[in-house]
Amino acid sequence: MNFKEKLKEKTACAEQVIVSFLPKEQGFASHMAEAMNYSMQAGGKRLRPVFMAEMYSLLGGKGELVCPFMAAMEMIHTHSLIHDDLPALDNDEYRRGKKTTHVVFGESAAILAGDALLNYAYETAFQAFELAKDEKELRRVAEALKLLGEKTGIRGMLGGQGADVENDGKPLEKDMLDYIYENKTAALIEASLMIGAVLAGAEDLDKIEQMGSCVGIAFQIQDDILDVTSNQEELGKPVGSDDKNHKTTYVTLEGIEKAGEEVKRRTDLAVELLEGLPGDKEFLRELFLSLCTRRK
Ligand code: GRG
Repeated sequence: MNFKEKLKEKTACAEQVIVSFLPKEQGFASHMAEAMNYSMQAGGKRLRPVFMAEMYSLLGGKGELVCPFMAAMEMIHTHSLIHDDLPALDNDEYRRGKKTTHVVFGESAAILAGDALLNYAYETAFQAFELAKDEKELRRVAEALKLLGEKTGIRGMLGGQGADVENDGKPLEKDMLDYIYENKTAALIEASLMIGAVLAGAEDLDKIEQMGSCVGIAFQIQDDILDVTSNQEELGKPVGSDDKNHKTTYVTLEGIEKAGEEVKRRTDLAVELLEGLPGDKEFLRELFLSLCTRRK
């Protein structure tokens, strides 16, 4: 199987796991539950659950212990997208090629669906305790829960988003931009790799955290590059001649060429860190490399 076929198969596997944990009961809050399921099934890349499952099996993890965490991670990611698209934040009409949750269900249902997904993520992750076979696995689940809370909260994704919103419209220094990228974007990728590793029994997570940081920041810089190139290609303008909403990004700060070099540098570093792990790393290596050359 080539890389594309493997990616398709592993994404379909992650999709199946995610769908199996979605809330089924609708009760009297059926509109909110429908909004939760709509956004969860609107067709994302499922990158974070794929990273998690891959690291889990690479380090010898077997069985279903990782599954509730794969679903929980995608729920937290989707919560962040629903809320980020709201009129009070980015006010986006489309996401994953479909109308955003607040456009389809209304703003109040979208706020509630985002909150409910964040909460349901933890309910889901807690189910891993029931799958743990022994004391050792119970401890791993507890450790994974701690990571999930830290990396998605104020010392992770939400911290990055807070800093981003507080500095909106201001020209940013490189330090601040690094902080925002590290937390808003990279923290969930770090958490995905680290949780996969912890559940498989890894104890030293420093290198895996660094790997996630490199991949996450490279992913965000590539996103900045694509914002500029796709917007301006569409408008027929020369690439690099416009800044989206005058927002500071790696591209506006360093220029498009340097931004491209930084994506490559960080991806190469992630691959180098990956080579230090045991097992067959070909798929993860190719996934890292494909993210740095992605066109959408
Ligand atoms: C909690 C409101 C709130 C926000 C948290 C993560 C985040 C901060 C906001 C989401 C918007 C955004 C631009 C995040 C940066 C990371 C990023 C490029 C996310 C998109 O991830 P993909 O490409 O999305 O994996 P899919 O749709 O494929 O799942």
